[in-house]
Amino acid sequence: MSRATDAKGQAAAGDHPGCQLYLITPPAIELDGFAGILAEALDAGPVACVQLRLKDIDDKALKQAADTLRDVCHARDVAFIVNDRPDIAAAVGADGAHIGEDDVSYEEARKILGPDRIVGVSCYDSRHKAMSAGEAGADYVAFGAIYETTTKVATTRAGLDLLTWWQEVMEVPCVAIGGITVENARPVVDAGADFLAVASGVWAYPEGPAAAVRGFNRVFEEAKG
Ligand code: TZP
Ligand code: MG
Repeated sequence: MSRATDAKGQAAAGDHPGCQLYLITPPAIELDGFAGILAEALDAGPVACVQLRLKDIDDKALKQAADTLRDVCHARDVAFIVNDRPDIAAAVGADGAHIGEDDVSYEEARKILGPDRIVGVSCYDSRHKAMSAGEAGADYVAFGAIYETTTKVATTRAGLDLLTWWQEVMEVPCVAIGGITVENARPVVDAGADFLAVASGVWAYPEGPAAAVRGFNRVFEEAKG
């Protein structure tokens, strides 16, 4: 998503791009090494966006990571999104922010980022949260965890039926997250996810992150039939 709303526009025009990969950084990174690994992953095949997701980090280090990884993404025309922190996203010239229920409100995030940047909202397993976020103007809603994950203590599990329902009733794109791998991705794509948000399924892929990016894109192409 150079803009998440691109996908919305394409869907409305009947020209749906199919499911796309939304990469999430590992929970801890060594910045110099990771910048190279990310570049290789992005060069392996289409990636719609990268979310910088680092917890327990001070603002200075977060901004430094954001500056470095934003450049890696923008050099490849990949959108760059900061998790939890619309203020940092705005400060570093990111394409947007991803917020959940422990972060600032959607309205506050939109005020900080303005009308043109991406604001994505975690909606867990909640139809109500997703409808509210979509009606408020979120660029995408995220549902999860789809499968078991060790990357986060996820207290909700979202069924594939939730993705299908969303796809049928709303035009706002939906992101599926949690435990998604090349091997288990296909039913999530078929259920109607616009984006698969993936961390360990890429970074811990046995053949390496670049092979995982190729694998996910193979699944997306096969799903188009
Ligand atoms: N929210 C729900 S599950 C999850 C987040 C941030 C972790 C996703 O990481 P992985 O490694 O793809 O399961
Ligand atoms: Mg958050």
